[in-house]
Amino acid sequence: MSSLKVGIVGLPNAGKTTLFNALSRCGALVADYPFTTVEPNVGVVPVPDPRLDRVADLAGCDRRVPATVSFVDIAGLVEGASKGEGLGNKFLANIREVDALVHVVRAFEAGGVAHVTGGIDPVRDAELIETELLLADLEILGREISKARQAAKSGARDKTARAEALAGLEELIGGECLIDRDRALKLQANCTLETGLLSLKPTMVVLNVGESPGGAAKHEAGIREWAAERGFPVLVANAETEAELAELEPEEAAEFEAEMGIEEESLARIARAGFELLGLITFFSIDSNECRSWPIPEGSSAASAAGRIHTDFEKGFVKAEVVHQDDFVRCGSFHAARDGGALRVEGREYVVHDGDVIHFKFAT
Ligand SMILES: Nc1nc2c(ncn2[C@@H]2O[C@H](COP(=O)(O)OP(=O)(O)O)[C@@H](O)[C@H]2O)c(=O)[nH]1
Ligand SMILES: [Mg+2]
Repeated sequence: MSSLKVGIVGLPNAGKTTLFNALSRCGALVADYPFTTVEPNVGVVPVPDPRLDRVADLAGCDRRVPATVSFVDIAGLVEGASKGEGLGNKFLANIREVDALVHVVRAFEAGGVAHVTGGIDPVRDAELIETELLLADLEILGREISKARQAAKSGARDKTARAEALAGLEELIGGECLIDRDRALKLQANCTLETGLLSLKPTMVVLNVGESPGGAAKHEAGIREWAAERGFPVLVANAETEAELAELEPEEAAEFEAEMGIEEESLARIARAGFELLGLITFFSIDSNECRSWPIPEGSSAASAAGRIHTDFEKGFVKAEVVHQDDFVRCGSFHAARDGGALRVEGREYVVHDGDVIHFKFAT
């Protein structure tokens, strides 16, 4: 995973594109990194992480390359999308490949902006989207199951097991109750589906409260409860204001943010929540003049961390010189860390920690 891929879903006029703009432009300011619009609805933005600059300063690296998140603004998800309404199934192809979903739910009142379902009701809106995702998954499962049953006619045990796992998933996803996500994820892992089911993607809810956060408070409790039942974190945001602030110079934006009580931009909060949902941690690599941050799954070994940088690094791995960024900052330099005993030499199997600064030695 070179970049964490996050899809933004929600009903029309929930503020998806506004949030996308806020995230993209804000990302362009976070670091000296060329924010790229791959397609009009895809933005690749750096993960804000002040640790990267600290480490790079101490290591004397001029080049700093932050880890990135790519956001996809997914339009066309309306009631009936799974049956071909709106952009219909076209949007589904777009979301199937993302690692996580940001579900934008509208809580802002704005007379001029039509509400597709009538009035402000975050839980009802969220359920509409959830239903579309479930229906879309059921359609995929239906197709997979008939293929799998056909294949299972041979009597091969693995084929039969797959057909059973798929049927179990269908039962869970099509059921009346909340999905038992843990069980569904376990079944999904046994099904070797080409891409994960939408309703099982790691998801966070962004409640777009608009300019008067206080005014939207009455909607907050309900959606929090809804999200908690599913294990989704909730972030409260003001998409329009953030999109406007993202146009300003950083100092000016910071001033307004302080005034408006915006403690942290959505980009940083979403990136952090995404890392948590996906069980990712960050390590920093130092190589001559370049310092980079990399996301890797928690529990990764030093060798696989090296492989994130280059496959040759993993193959030719000799050792990793590791210092935690806290110790690095405390000691002030790699040399001082070595002299002070904070620098460790680790082998392939070392389990990388969040915030480790690593210099890999490898043989070509
Ligand atoms: N007042 C207010 N309007 C917003 C906010 N977020 C989005 N809008 C407006 O709502 C309309 C729809 O937003 P958009 O981002 O295009 O929604 P999308 O259909 O989900 O992509 C636009 O006119 C936005 O300016 C907000 O936080 N407050
Ligand atoms: Mg839009």
